[in-house]
Amino acid sequence: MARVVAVSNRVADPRKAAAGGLAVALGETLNATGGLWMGWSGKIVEGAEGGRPGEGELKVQQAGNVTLATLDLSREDHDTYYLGYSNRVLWPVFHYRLDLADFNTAYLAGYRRVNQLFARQLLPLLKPDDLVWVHDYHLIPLAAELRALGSMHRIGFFLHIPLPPPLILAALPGHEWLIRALFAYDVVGFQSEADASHFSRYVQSEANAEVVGPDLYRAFGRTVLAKAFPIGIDVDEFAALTHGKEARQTYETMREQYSKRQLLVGIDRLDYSKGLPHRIRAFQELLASYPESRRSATLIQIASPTREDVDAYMDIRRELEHLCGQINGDYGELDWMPVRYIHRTLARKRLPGLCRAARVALVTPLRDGMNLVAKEYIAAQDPGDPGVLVLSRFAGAAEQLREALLVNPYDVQGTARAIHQALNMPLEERQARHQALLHRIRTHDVHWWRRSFLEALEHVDAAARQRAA
Ligand code: GDG
Repeated sequence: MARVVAVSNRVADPRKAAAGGLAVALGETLNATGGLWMGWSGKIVEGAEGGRPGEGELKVQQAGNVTLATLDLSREDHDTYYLGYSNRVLWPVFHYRLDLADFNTAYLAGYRRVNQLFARQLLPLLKPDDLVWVHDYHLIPLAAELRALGSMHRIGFFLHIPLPPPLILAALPGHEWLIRALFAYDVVGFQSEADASHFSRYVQSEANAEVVGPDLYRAFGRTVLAKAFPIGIDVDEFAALTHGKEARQTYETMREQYSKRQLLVGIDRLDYSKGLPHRIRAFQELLASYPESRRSATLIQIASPTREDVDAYMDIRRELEHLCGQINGDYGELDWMPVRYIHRTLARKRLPGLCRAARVALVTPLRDGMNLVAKEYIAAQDPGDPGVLVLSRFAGAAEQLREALLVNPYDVQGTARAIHQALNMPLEERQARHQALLHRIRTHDVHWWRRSFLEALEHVDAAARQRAA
């Protein structure tokens, strides 16, 4: 295979144990092809007084066979490109939250500037046959900027978050420019069929795109293959982690502490898309409507801190803390607290132990591109005595994980009923559902995802030739 060049907002050293499954999976391909991974270093450099803040220098390091190229950002670029356009505009709009979007024009200027900076720094590092794989909403215009500098490379883009329906997208000032920028790619990947169909409807109605083949759209003088490539996890890696020392310790401690109780778990970044207040209300409803769950059902909610510089994240934190305090105050006993809320990041090696010890996982986002926690929970279970996944129908994962208990997180009573059903599900049913779910996450794991995306990108030229014939 040709050399793979990955570009994403942040890069991770694939050799480090803390790196998630995605970094490991990308790292394997990058390692095998002697590839390059480029992104922001995570560092902010303060600019010279008076003038425009200086651009960070490209720092190139070797991590095994992989070259990591990172650049620092100026304060202004970071605040407009990252905090501003990426996380105060694209993240809320793409998660259907127009009410939380802040359409400040300075943000868009910073977003374009950083994408231009990435393109200028990346182009000299590229070889003609490279496959360039760009990740996520921070870098949508990168291919257009590379093309403007003369790049003829095969460039693919994967959107990790949802793409909203055309009318929501159309509320974004400059949406035409943004979607046009997607046509600079050869392949555009989405998490779900729903996202791909939103793209299809949008480009046909707003950009007069022509459908010229299966999943092939032509507009602005270019043809793009746009379809769903649902991301998976490295099931074996996560299962192996489950049997590691830290995970076993966590599992045993939890089992011991909760031997007479029913443990439920939620593991999320503290993000408003994850539906945490709705989830806590559903749990409160469970305690109110099913008295037998009092003194028994205990929810451990890990809410790892994220993007705390953005106001909406402070608001959701306050709301969540208030709700957890209220429910513990109303229902708690000297020897039992219904909710254990932890606003910290748990060590990755401990996560599978917590997942395995929990009888039920609550994965109830209001909207989510995929949601990997749902898949990690399944991978960590004991097939002989597995737990039950309660999953929002609005997570991309719900298109695949049909044997989970699917819920509408806005329906607090309905979700409470599903939690009750999960807590009381007979062993045979739990086993049958788990077996089916495990099969699904194995068939469409992260290696399948990476292979299918890169194969599609590698063969775009052949596809173009076929179309011409
Ligand atoms: C975006 C899209 C899409 C969570 N808490 C802790 C922790 N985590 C890990 C989980 C999982 C990852 O973070 C979260 O992945 P998700 O998929 O659930 O969500 P996002 O971060 O929003 O990711 C999403 C994903 O991209 C991939 O394409 O699925 O839809 O929004 O791996 O285990 N890890 C550790 N401590 C924690 O406290 N170590």
